[in-house]
Amino acid sequence: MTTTITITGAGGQIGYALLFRIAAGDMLGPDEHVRLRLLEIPAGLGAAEGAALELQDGAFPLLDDVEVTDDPAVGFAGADHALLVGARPRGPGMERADLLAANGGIFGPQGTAIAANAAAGVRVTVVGNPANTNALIAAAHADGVPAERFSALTRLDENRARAQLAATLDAPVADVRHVPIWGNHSATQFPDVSRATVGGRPVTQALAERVGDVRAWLESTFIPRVARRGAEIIEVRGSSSVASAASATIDHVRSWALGTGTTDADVTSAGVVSRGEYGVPEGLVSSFPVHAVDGEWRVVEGIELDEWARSRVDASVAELADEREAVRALGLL
Ligand code: NAX
Repeated sequence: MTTTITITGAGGQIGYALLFRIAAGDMLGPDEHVRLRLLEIPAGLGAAEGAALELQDGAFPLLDDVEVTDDPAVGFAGADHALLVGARPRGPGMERADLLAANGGIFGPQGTAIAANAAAGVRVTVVGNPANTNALIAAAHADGVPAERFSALTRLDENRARAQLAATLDAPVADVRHVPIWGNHSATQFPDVSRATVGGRPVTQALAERVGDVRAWLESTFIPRVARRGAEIIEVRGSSSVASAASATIDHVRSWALGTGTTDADVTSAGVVSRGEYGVPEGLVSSFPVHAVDGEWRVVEGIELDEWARSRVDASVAELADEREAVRALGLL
């Protein structure tokens, strides 16, 4: 069988880092053939066409076909997975409302085009920022596609959080489990270590031995480091996160398509449409602790949030609610 994957913004930086890993089978596994549809705007077509030539030269055994287009109807035709990477970045002097309006103009029509052209079981992963609200807008315009088929990438934040804990605790990153991100993919996000484990032991216990006052360390060091990591990468590298974002996108789709386990150690993060879990207003696309089972994200229920965690989650969710109000005011929902 061949899975059809549409990548928007395929001529951009993240697109370039994503395409070759998908073609190599990193996303859907070594037995799944893939057909790639690279959707760009006219200005990005040359870069996408160049990437398509290089994909051909990669002679990937799993890659059946590559098509480059600037027509959303062609780009989303038969898509089983749509990775919405292309977005309008914030330019100089742009207010938040301008950014939301510019992206609403992209993600609304793309939602409509997905509904009209994609495969019945399409799954949509939004990477382009502001990812949560772009997913909300796309889902709202995709008549007939269940809203739970849209999710926003917060896996990069989770990967960053796990890596920071591993470095602090001098432990292999694979041993650090259950570090979900709550809320928005933004500076208000809440990376939650309260149930995290390292080699099966509570992370909070291991941290207490290393850093002393765990809450103070979380507030002054860990959370700002994770939430500002994108800015740190820009300062050091001179350009935004690319390969790590592509890698997290691969992780996200692989979990969604192939499933996670359902134990505490398998908890991961994704921005999904709230059904009111944990008091998050219904319909907002918020990051939650999730498992993936049978191709569906499942919010992990029953987690007790202490007062501090609750206030952190509430602050990020309030930001999401504000973004929703702003896009409503712009007539984008
Ligand atoms: P680039 O500017 O390199 O590439 C974006 C590409 O999208 C360009 O080639 C552009 O022509 C194309 N594009 C623009 N509008 C389009 C449309 N309507 N249809 C199809 N293609 C369109 O940006 P890149 O570094 O690849 O980043 C892409 C997006 O990912 C940005 O919005 C960025 O903010 C976001 N990120 C999200 C992350 C996350 O964790 N959710 C982390 C990394 C990244 O910051």
